[in-house]
Amino acid sequence: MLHDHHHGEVPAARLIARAIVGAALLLLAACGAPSDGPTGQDGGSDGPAATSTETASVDLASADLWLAFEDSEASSEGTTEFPDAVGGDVVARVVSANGGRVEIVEGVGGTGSAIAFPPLCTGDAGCPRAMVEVESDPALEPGEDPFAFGATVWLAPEDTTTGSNIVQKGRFATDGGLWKLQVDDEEGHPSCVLRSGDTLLRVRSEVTVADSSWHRVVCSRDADGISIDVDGVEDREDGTLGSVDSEWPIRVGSPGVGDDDDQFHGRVDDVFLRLLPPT
Ligand SMILES: [Ca+2]
Repeated sequence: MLHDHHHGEVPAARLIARAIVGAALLLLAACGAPSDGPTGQDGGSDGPAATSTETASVDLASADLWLAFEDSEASSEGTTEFPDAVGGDVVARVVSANGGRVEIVEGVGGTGSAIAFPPLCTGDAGCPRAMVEVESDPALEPGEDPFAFGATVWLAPEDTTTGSNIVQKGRFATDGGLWKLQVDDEEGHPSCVLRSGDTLLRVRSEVTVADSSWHRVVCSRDADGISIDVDGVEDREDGTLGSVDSEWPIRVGSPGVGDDDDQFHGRVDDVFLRLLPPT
């Protein structure tokens, strides 16, 4: 140190040199990291929305069904079709009534695309109706095993109803049981419902999704009951359910396109189903 004090320019020059090298390393790190990551050019953006998009993509690549709504095409019948993003054979088709449409909108975090269902309509009959339907497939039946399903959802506070179905398989009293995710109160709290035979379990989240922002909602069934997870906040209901295995299609956005069906009036992305190993 004494030596440095005798040559005053030397430590100053060293400090500047270190500062330049340090800054250059920081710049290299900042530029290099995103292009090395799986998200490519999107990796440099920040904020919770970008993080959840990345998380969803990583998680859902191993799901049994994943509707990402990034690609669509017109079928020979003129309806819109969406492929399974994990490469399965199933195709999701738009079914509509009364001029209802499924519109392509901006996806989570402003990247990619999602779908929007018809706006709120309070008439008793003739309201625009639309849903996206995946035909029943034995490969997508949980039976007695644990499974999870869900979606990323966006809902405006003024578009809630006492019955808005986001994704489901089976209906109220149909054979083979039922699983569904819905928003069934005007405050926008989502709930998961599972039924096997006559036994029904329901769990509602304490978190609302009706605030015009995206929320990731996951319903799970395990050996001890069912749970709903909204952005990482979990609520549970204990109980024992038997087999859930029906020939009904998976329907997104509404359980049907009739006047009394519970049409959802928000946006949906990343619908998924994941079968889990027996416990
Ligand atoms: Ca998407």
